[in-house]
Amino acid sequence: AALEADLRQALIRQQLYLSYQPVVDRTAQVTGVEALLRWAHPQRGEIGPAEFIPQAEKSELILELGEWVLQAACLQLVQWAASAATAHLTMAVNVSARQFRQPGFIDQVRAVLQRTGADPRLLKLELTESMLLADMDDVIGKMAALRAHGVSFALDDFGTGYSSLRYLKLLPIDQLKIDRSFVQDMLHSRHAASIVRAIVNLAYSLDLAVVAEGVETRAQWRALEAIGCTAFQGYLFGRPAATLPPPARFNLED
Ligand code: G
Ligand code: G
Ligand code: MN
Ligand code: NA
Repeated sequence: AALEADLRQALIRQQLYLSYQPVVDRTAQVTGVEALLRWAHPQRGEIGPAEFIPQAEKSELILELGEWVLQAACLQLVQWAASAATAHLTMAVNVSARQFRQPGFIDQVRAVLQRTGADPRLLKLELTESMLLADMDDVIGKMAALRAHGVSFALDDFGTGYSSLRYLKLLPIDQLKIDRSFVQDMLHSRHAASIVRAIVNLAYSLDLAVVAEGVETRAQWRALEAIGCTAFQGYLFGRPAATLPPPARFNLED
C-alpha cells in the first residue's frame, strides 16, 4: 500500500519515464523499439517495472499507469514522425492483464491515439499468453476492433506460457516474440535451439512475424539468422535507453 501511494505520487510528480530498446532487422537496421517503463524514485534511484507493475496490478492504479505509458509512447511516436530518419519506427508497448481486461480498453487506446495524433499503424501492443486464455471472445473482439484501427499485436515471452496452438490460430496476432530464456540457452542446449527453431517455423507457417529477444552475442545472432529469424532485440543491438533517437543503423561489421 505504501508503494501504491508512492506510485500515485510518481504519476503526479512525473517520476516515470519510458526507456526504449531497439528492434532490428537482418541488416541490423533499427525498425522500431520496445517501450520499457522506468521509475526514477527520489530516494531509491531507478526502479524497474518488475518491482512495481505487479503491485500496481492489484488495484485500478494499473489502468492509469497503463494509460500513462500508452500516452507517453504515442507522444514519442509523434515526435519521431517529424523527422524522416525516425518516422518509420514502430513502437511496441507492453499491456498488463488487468489493463487489457478492463471494459474500456478499446476506448482507452483509441482516445490516446486521437489525442496524440500518433499513427496507429506504428503502434504494436504486446500481450502475454496467460492473459489471452480468460475470455476468448472478449479477447478476440478487442483485438479485432483495435486492428481495424491499424494497431497490431505481438505475443510476448512466447514459449513460457500456456501456448495452445489452437488459440494461436484463432487470435488475430501479428508477431511472436521468442522469450529470451530460449535465446540465451540455444548455443549450449540442443533442446533450447530446437525450441527456437520450432517457434520460428510455427510463426512462418501461421504467417506471423517473429522477433528473437535477449540477443546478447554475435554468435546468437548468427545462429538465429541461420534458423531463419529476421528480427532481433537484445543488448547486442542496444540496451533500453531514454536518449533518443537511436542510431539509424548499428555497425556490426567485423
Ligand atoms: O525492462 P525490464 O526488463 O525491467 O522489464 C521487466 C518486465 O516488465 C518485462 O516483463 C516487461 O514486459 C514489463 N514491462 C516493462 N514496461 C512495461 C509497461 O509499460 N507496462 C507493463 N504492463 N509491463 C511492462
Ligand atoms: O517481458 P519483456 O520481453 O517485455 O521484457 C523485456 C525485458 O528484457 C526488458 O526489461 C529488458 O531490460 C530485458 N532485456 C532486453 N534485452 C535483453 C538482453 O539482451 N539480455 C537480458 N538479460 N535482458 C534483456
Ligand atoms: Mn515485452
Ligand atoms: Na518478452
